[in-house]
Amino acid sequence: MIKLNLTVNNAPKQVICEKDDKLSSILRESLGLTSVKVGCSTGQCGSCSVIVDGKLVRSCSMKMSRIKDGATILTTEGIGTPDNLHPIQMSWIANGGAQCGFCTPGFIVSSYALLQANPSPTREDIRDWFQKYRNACRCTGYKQLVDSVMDAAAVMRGDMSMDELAFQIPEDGRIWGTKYPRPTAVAKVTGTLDYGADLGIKMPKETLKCALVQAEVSHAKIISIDTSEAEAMPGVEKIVTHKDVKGKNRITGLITFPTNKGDGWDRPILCDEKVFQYGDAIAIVCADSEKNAKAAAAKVKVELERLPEYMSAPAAMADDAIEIHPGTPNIYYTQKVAKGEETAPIFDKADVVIEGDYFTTRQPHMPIEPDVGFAYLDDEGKLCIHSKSIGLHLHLYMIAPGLGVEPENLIMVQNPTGGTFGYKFSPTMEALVGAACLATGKPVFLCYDWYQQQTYTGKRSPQFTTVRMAADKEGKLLGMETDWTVDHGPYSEFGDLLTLRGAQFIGAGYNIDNIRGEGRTVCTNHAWGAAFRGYGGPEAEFPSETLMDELAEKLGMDPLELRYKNIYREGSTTPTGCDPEIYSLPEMFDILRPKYEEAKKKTAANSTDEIKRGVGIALGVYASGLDGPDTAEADVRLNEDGSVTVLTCWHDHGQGADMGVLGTAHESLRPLGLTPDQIHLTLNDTRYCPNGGPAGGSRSQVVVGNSIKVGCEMLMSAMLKSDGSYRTYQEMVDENIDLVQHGKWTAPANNCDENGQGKPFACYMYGLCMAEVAVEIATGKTTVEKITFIADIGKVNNVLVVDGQIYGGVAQGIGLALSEDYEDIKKHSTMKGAGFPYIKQIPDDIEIVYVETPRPEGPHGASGVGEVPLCSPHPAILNAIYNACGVRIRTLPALPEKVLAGLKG
Ligand code: MCN
Ligand code: FES
Ligand code: FES
Repeated sequence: MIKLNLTVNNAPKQVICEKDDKLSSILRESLGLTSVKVGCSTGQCGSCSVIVDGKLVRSCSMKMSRIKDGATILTTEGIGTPDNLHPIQMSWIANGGAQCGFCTPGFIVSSYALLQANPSPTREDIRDWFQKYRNACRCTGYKQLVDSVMDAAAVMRGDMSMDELAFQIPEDGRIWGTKYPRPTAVAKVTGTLDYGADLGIKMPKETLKCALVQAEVSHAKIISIDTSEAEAMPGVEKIVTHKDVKGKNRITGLITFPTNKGDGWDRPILCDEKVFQYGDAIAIVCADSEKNAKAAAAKVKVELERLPEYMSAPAAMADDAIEIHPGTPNIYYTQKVAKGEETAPIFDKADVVIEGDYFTTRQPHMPIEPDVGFAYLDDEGKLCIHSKSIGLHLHLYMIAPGLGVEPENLIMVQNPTGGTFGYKFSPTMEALVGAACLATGKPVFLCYDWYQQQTYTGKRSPQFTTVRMAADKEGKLLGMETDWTVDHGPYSEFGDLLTLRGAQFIGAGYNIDNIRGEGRTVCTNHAWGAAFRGYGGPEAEFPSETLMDELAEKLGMDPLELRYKNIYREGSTTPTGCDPEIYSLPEMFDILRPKYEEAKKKTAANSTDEIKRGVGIALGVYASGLDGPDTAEADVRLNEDGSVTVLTCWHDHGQGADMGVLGTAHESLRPLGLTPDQIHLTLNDTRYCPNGGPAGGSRSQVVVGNSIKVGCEMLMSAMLKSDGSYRTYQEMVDENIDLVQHGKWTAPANNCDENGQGKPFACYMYGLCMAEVAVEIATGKTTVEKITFIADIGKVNNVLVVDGQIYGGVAQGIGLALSEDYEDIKKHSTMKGAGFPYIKQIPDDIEIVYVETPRPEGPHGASGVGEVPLCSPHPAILNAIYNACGVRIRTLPALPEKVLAGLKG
């Protein structure tokens, strides 16, 4: 033990600890400074940044032995507080710098250190600093963070006042379509928002800490599990195995389609007969400390009989492959697409036919916050599970039968969440903490480390796609043939629906009268397929958007003009044979055309023998909603003080559910003349909130937003008096009128038939992307120098939010194009190893242009935004690489060695 006297945030503190303790743990657990977030815990993300004796350090990588007695430490808590914000914090709020907010305290401390060293940094100085100190953000694409530092510096120098920086509500009181800061922003920038791991520290003393015993092979039969030695380890309360799980011990995949050959009950909570993938949970050790739990977990002995590991779809499809889930074929779902006439005769007669094979990777989500959650029994004996779930009601029904709990005895709550990007569309550890809590009768807490986050949560399902297109001499598309194979890992959940996306979105954006194709879902032993932002869109549109460029070249046409000829216009239909909702693509292309011509000239002029520059474009189309009659519900309540509370589940990955609800409700309630702070939000707790549905498919603004609008309108009509004024709370009570109105909205849409035809969605999002790249000829390294993004997402609710969604989505598109992967379980298990894009990989020059075509079915004209920015950047970048140096990459990511091989070949 050592004793240190420190000055922490200007206050004297005495610390007694082990030499080997990490500074991050001492700050968080001993001193309660939970603004210090732990993401990677290996020095790669900067979320734990603090200043020690004037130097910026990553506290997860600093042992207490390196802290001198008398040292001075500064964390975000010491920089500013909610009622005394520092200019950096105010600037982060005003510029929309905090999305999920998990990286925010680390960035704020880092910016503070930068501005101490350099009060007038340039944008490039700021980018160099964040790169050097490895401040990583997965949400924002970094641009608004650089804006934040620039503005903060101006305030700190006295060039701008705090008032000029802070958002001012316009005179008409309207916040819809403005840069009103999201309600959680103050808590995020001051580090006072408690995420799952922070709440874990604050749990009751008797809370047991959990550690998982996980598989280190990808496919095996379990012969035996011996917990005897582990049980005798210090501090161990119980080791939970499948034998302790009272229900079916399965998480149901809620099979969507009857033609699915599986039954959906394929994912064990705790493995019983088999291991299906690396990382599968075999047992949970519950102990008095995390350290003791982990030590005991290492002593659990699992005897296995290895089975062949099918790590890709072709391997699992081979004739001699055994069934991974005995009784269900490895190819368990097929989806056809058949629109218009048979394509074979059309292809026979067409002037031009072109074909390409493409592969999209097992992209890892890489939130900075690792998965975390806890469970306890409340005073009524109900099992309460708090996690990062972005589909509380959905997950409740997916895990209740496996746990053996009646749904009415299960409460699910979403903790403030440090990003999910879709992996939390699947339950992850909810059933594990649920099982541990039921088996011990005590509160339990489980926090993954980043390695577990990477190795034991779902990933984007890799997709092999072949596309053929037929066109006439003038470039009019006559037909398309498609074939796609989805490697969905071992668990079937949402795999059939994902496969349907191939039918819906390959070739989306273009009027193609005749389409034939087939896709299939394949069970493998690699990471299970979870929804990832774009869910099938990036997989579907990478092939068709690359092939459009290849077709343009074959026809001798410009890629933009070929697209322009074929995009949706009045009378066009989507690949599912329905109208595309709006017809603004020509307007979007007209906006891009002069910028594109300029970019072509610029890149050609700036190319050298050493560095070739090029420009590429791609179109992205995605839907806002789940298939068919997607529904959401929201309660709107009038309070005694005349304020209103909205209750619903609009789950927050970090995208800005709080702002979505507030903006939508405020606009809907305009006749009441409420200020934004008179609208309260009660969100994401199944005990109180109606079912808004999961925050997937960029659906919440449209579907949950509409239910909020309906609820607000119902409340206003209940309050309305015959003279046109509104009843007060007291008048409502006196007249016995319901104070709570239940809003519900269902999308006017229907499910696709077996040929992939129908009108599955009410609203769509459109995103036209142009990438300008530089390729280093000696190394094959690609740098994206500029992105231009023309978006039609309908009317904008909040400008800061949608800008942030687009910058962040584009950044993930750049990662998908150039670096991100989770194929090699060892190499890709760290942020750096998996190709996480740091600031210098993302251009500062990202231009967004909005075409705000009001959506007939969207609340106040809004469509969604979340996923469309990740549908087109990757093909635009690969098209730009080809334009720059003539290397055509059809297998993501375009790593330098692949481009170099192309250059040499
Ligand atoms: N919005 C708006 N105006 C519009 C459309 C949307 O201001 N015309 C706002 C909404 O109010 C909301 C946000 O933009 O705050 C996204 O809205 P929407 O597209 O409806 O998507 P959801 O709210 O359903 O969010 C989910 C979506 C998906 S599916 C993934 S995956 C995703 C994403 O959003 N994961 C994210 N964005 C993310 N952003 C962050 N920071 N972290 C994630 O994990
Ligand atoms: Fe410390 Fe990532 S650098 S948690
Ligand atoms: Fe940076 Fe979410 S806001 S990681």
